[in-house]
Amino acid sequence: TQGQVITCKAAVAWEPNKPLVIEDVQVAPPQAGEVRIQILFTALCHTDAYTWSGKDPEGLFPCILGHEAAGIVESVGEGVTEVQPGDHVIPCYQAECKECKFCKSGKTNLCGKVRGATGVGVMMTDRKSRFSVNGTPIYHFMGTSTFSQYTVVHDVSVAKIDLKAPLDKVCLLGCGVPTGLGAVWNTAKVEPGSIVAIFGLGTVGLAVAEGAKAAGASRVIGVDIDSKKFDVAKNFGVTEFVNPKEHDKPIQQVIVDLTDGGVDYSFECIGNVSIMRSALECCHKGWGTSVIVGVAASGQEISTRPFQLVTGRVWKGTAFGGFKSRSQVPWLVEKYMKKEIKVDEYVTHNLALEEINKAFDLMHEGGCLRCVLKM
Ligand code: NAD
Ligand code: AHE
Ligand code: ZN
Repeated sequence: TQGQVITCKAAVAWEPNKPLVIEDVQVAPPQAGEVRIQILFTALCHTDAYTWSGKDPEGLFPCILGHEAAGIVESVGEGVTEVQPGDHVIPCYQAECKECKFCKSGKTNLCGKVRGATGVGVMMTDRKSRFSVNGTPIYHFMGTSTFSQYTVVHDVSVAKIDLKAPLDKVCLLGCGVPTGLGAVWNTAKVEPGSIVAIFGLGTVGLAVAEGAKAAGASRVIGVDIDSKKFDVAKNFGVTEFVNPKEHDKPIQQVIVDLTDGGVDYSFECIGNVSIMRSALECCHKGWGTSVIVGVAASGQEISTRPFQLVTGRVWKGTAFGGFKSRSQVPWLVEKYMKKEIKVDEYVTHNLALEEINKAFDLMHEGGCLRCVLKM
C-alpha cells in the first residue's frame, strides 16, 4: 500500500451535531515529513463532542474527529527518520518538534511547528487535506483525525511506544489521562500534604485525583453534579465529595468552609466558565492556585474580582498536562506497563467504529468514562 491511496472506513462529521456517517474515505499517501498510521483503537474525549457541537471556533466541516488513539505506522513520507513502518505509535495533537521557539524555551509543552496547519484542518507542506470522499476533501482535526482506520499526521506529532503495550488501553495516553496527571505534576506541581479540589469527575478529573494522590495530597475533594461519579472516584484517590446540587451556598463558599479558608490547588475539568470562577475563588488566600483544564465554548469568557489575584490566588491553564508529547508519552506508556499509573480503569465501554454515534450518546449519559472503539 506504500505510496498508494488507501480506501478505508472513517466516521465523517459532515455538519455540526448531525450523526457521524461511516464512509469509504480515500487516504492519500504521506508526503515529506508525514506519517500514515493504521489506527487500531481510538477513544472518545469530551473535546471531540465539543468540536462536533459547532461551538469550537477552530471546528471545520466536513471533518474526521478523534485525537485519543493508538496504531501502527503503515508508511512514511520523505525525510521521516524517527519512525518506520511497523512501529507502534500514539498520535499527539500537541506536537513536539524540539526546534521551535516554544520547544526550546523549556517553559512550555506547546509547539509552534505545525499548529498553524492543524488549527485549520490541513497538512503543512501543501496546506491540503489527505482525506477525501469521492473527491470531496475532508478536513483533518487537531492534526490527528483518529476516527479513521488510516490517518496521516506530521512526523512531529507521533510518539513511538513499546511494541508490547496493549494498544486498546494505551490509546488513552493520547489525551485524557496524561492531561489530568500532568495538570497536577507539571502545571500545579502539587506538594505532599496539599488540599486539592477537582471540579468534574470525568476521565480528566479522575486522572487529576490519581495524580494528586501520587503527589501526596492530604485531602482530595471531588465536585460533580452527577452523584454516580462519587463511588468510582474513591478508587482514583478522591477522599471527599461535594455535589453542588445539595447546597444552597455558592460552591466556592462550601469548599472554603470545609477547608479552613480554601484549598491549596483546584482544577476545573468541565469547561464551564462559571465553575472556573468557583474553582479560583475556593483557593486559599495568599497562595491557592487554580488550573483551568476544561475547554469552554466560543464566546465564553472568565471573570472574577481582580482582588482575588491581588490577594495571592493564581490562575493557570494547561494543555495536555504540560507533557512534552514525543518525549514523554513513551515514558507514560512505560509507567503504565510497570503498573505505576492506571489506564484500564478508565475504560468503561468497548464498541466498534460503526457504533460511534452510540459511543457519543454514552458520553452524555454518565456512568461512562472512556469508550474505546475497535477500528
Ligand atoms: P467528561 O464529560 O467525561 O467529564 C466532565 C464531568 O463534569 C462529568 O462527570 C460531569 O458530570 C461533570 N460536570 C458537568 N457539569 C458540571 C457542573 N456544573 N458542576 C460539576 N460537575 C459538572 O469530560 P472529560 O473527557 O473528562 O473532559 C473534561 C474537560 O477537559 C472537557 O472540557 C474537555 O474538553 C477538557 N480537556 C482538556 C484538555 C486540555 O489539554 N486542556 C485535555 C482533555 C480534555
Ligand atoms: N480549538 C479550541 C481549543 C481547544 C483546546 O484548548 N484544546 C486543548 C486540548 S483539548 C484535548 O481534549 C489544547 O491542547 N489546546 C492547546 C492548543 O494548541 O490547541 C478552541 O476553543 O479554540
Ligand atoms: Zn481530549
